[in-house]
Amino acid sequence: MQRLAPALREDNVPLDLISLIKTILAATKEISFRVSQAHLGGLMGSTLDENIQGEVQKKLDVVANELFKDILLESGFVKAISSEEEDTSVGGDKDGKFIVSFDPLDGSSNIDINSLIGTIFSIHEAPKDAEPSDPDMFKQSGNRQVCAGYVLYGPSTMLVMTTGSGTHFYVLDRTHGGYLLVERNVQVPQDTQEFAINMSNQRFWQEPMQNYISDLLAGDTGPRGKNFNMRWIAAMVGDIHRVLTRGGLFTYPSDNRNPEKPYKLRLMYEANPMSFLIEQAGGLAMTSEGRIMDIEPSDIHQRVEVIMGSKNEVEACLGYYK
Ligand code: AFP
Repeated sequence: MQRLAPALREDNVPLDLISLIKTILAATKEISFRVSQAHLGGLMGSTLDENIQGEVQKKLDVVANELFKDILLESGFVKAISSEEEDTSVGGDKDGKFIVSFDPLDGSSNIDINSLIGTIFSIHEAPKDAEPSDPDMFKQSGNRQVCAGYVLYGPSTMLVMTTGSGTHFYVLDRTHGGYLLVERNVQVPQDTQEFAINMSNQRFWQEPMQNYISDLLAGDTGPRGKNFNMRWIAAMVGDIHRVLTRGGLFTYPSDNRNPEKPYKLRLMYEANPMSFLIEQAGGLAMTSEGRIMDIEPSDIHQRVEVIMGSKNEVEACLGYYK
């Protein structure tokens, strides 16, 4: 099995980006260890603080965020970082060539039940003349990502990453301490009979999503003429990993629970990196109005509607919005 750096060189990834990726992965190895020891180290449960999104932070969220932030800012490779857990971006090295957006621990509600969680990251080039303290440099569309990935802290610690030459799976080999390539150019099957949505929000969805899901639930006697299975892990890393592995449709649609907050998922830390991975694997990543990666961000903590996964099923879902 191939090690990470030679696999990246084969894809012609520039050396400075490889160095940054190795730095990110050093942080994930430490987070993976802390996650496995969380109960023993007194890191279960919540802090008394809320993040900028108004969500209570778990102790492990805070630890993972500090670890990730410190390692990146000390590396010299990044001009600034932006995290789901930080109020605004944090400046790094003025000569840093890259900026990194990340969700240090996605799926926080799974921490205390020892279920799937992961780290999501997205890398853009830093504008040359921007000041490290300027959060506006993060307002770049997903199309301009040079790398995106996630690390899933599951039964094995897995890295799923793209630099624009396909989506590849790696596994952390604890015997030598590095990530090994286990599957190159993963492909999302174009058709599927599986979907992922938080059904408890059904009464808040818009009519097109109500109609689409109700047709899926009608199974082989309904208009779709086939039965569908449903899965919901409550961690986008887990749900998207299943979609990349065996296909499926994943959606967090807009809803009217709180008119000021029609969307749940974050563009920079969740939707854009996952869209890059899904599209590089032959899937589609959309809102009901267009491609997620075409969105020009107006705010680093912006939220967005998400409909992604198997190409033909995403198109079937979007058909209900026409
Ligand atoms: P955190 O980033 O706060 O852990 O939230 C996880 C998440 O944004 C995403 O990973 C899940 O798909 C979604 O929330 C789960 O939402 P529900 O709470 O509606 O199940």
